[in-house]
Amino acid sequence: MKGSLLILGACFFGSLGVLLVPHEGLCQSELSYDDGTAEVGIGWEEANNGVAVRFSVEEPVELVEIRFFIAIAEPGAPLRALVLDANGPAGAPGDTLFGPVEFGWNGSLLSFTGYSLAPPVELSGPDFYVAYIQAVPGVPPHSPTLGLDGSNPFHGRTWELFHGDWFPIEQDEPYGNAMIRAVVIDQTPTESVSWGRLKRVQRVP
Ligand SMILES: [Ca+2]
Repeated sequence: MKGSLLILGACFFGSLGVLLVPHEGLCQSELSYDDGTAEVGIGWEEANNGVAVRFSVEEPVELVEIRFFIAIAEPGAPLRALVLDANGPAGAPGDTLFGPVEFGWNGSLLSFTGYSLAPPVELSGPDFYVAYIQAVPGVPPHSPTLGLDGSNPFHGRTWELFHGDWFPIEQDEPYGNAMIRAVVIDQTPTESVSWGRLKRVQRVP
């Protein structure tokens, strides 16, 4: 697979090289292809454009929360979210698995805002997308700006929705990695891991 996942927790998940937080005997993880800091933001003058990040899992998971990094917004500014299958042409975003759902931003600027999915969305993998769609026309802060990570290595997992069609972002400039994360629960029991194995996992690029 391209890119790397940030290491955030305390148990091992498949061969993705991500450490996870134990959650009631299962593994909960935050899947991410960004470094947590935005170098630029993205927004559109028109509504209904957006970006999505493709996530890969090697085991069935439950998607319990999605997170958007909001760079600029005013309180209550609308955020629209979708979860999409990767069954479009050439692996593009395809069928809708969840949403669209709209919620008002009420977090802190330059940080992640989460939306909990209840019940969780069951995903069999191997790939799925979490999409941020601009809900209203206009400029920030009336319309939010989503953060883009340009300082982390480019992972080629960001797609842009523009005028109804999805396009892969194939180079770092001027975009970087869209700062969208997915919190999932692995459906396989937590595995005991030795420190030696943890060290090897942490070196996965
Ligand atoms: Ca960054």
